[in-house]
Amino acid sequence: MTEWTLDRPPADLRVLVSGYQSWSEAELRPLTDRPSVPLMPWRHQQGHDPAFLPSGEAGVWRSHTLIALIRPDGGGWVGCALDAAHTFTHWEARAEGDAVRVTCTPEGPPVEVAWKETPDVIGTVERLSAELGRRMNARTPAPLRVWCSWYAYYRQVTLDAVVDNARLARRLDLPFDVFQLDDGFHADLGDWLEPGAHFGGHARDLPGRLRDLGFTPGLWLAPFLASPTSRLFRDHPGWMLRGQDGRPLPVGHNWGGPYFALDTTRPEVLDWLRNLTATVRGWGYPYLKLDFLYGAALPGVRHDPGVGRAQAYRNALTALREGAGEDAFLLGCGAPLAASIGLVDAMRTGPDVAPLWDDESRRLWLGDASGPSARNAVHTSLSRWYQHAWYQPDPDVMIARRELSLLSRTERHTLLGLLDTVGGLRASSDPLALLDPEGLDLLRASLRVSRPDRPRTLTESFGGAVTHFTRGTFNLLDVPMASVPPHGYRERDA
Ligand code: 9PG
Repeated sequence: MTEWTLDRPPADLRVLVSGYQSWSEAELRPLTDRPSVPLMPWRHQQGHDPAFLPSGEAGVWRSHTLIALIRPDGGGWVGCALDAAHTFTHWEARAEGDAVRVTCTPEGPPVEVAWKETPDVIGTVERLSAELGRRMNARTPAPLRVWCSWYAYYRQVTLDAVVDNARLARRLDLPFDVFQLDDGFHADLGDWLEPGAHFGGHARDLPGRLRDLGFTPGLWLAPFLASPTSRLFRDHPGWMLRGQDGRPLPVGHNWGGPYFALDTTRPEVLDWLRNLTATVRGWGYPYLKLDFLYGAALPGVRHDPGVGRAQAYRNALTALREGAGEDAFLLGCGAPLAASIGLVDAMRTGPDVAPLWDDESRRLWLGDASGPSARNAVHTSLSRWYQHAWYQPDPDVMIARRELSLLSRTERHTLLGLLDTVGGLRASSDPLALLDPEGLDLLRASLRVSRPDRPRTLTESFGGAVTHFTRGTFNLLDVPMASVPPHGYRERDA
């Protein structure tokens, strides 16, 4: 552990933190605020790093890989790990009387860390983040424009529905590069190669249809997961990551029950993973959304106890990359962020968008802001603006429809502002037949690729996130702020 003491009253400072994986919160908060920690223990595994949870204590902020403390003049301190391939780096800033104690603790082999006092926190965050990206050979290809089936059909997706949307996109001349099939095509979690009963076809039959329409085929997988009912689990119960009790460790609870994760320190598991991405690549999917990747990095009992969590994760992601091929486009999701640099082309940098602004009961009463909502997605992806140096950031999809959505017009435009500000992957997930002319205009605008914007200040925020950018201002609060409506985004006058 390394430690620094800042002789500054904590009440003068703000802190910029980034949670462990895609869905964990990133925030810009007064240091004396209290970070929330989910009430439900199973959310610790699915939304955070269970080995380094948010503190839940006023004045104690934890961050992964990078942290910044900001003075009222915009200067301050920035800490950043300069490697994340073998080690998770845990930062903590703790208010102690009239001072602040900052600690940095590596989990894994020792790692080089930068710690700088600076007159310009924004610039220093960007420089150090770019340095980490360079050292890990970040892949930052040109942004792609993707239609994704999830937020249109969820698990009820069918092969015909995807083809119908692709046909309509062609007819409307919508500039998508990729059509990506999400969760819902497979027999069970882990049994990716067998079709699900309601999908109305086989995932291997889709690429030809999409190619004929001029789109690149994309497929979702959660390659590290196995449900207790799957053939994968039945055939290989010994492949699962285990708890201290020796039993397969439950690693999440959506899809109606607990599921397990693969122990990626087993060579035969790495072979299976390599084979999986090679097989779907062979079906004609060069674009893969690889989801729930945190599963390979959880604390647990592994076959080879000599391999740490970060390394077990990295080896597993490397196997997926080898199977898919150097030229495949890999989007990570639900993934440890910095540990994925150099292996993925794009990365989800926030929780899921949903066709509603806020899930207040879950966020406020259960202390969990890692769940799906437009507000959570905007809040976190904006506060990770600097991660475009690590991969192409994916702040999740635009929702342009009015039907099957509770978003207001203002909120839909805020999602557009998010995509424009982050400047990464463009994704959309509306059943295209639902869009009226205004919806189509909004969708087209959301597919316009932009350069990432930069914050214009970190000393002010409308809602606990980075909200003030050079091109515009977000207001995540429920009341108007300056001239920005609640939940709104307003471009700045030129
Ligand atoms: C498919 C979806 C979509 C989506 C992903 C991911 O914490 N949770 O319970 C939780 C469930 C689903 C989820 C994220 C978190 O969504 O982000 O885009 O692919 O899986 O199931």
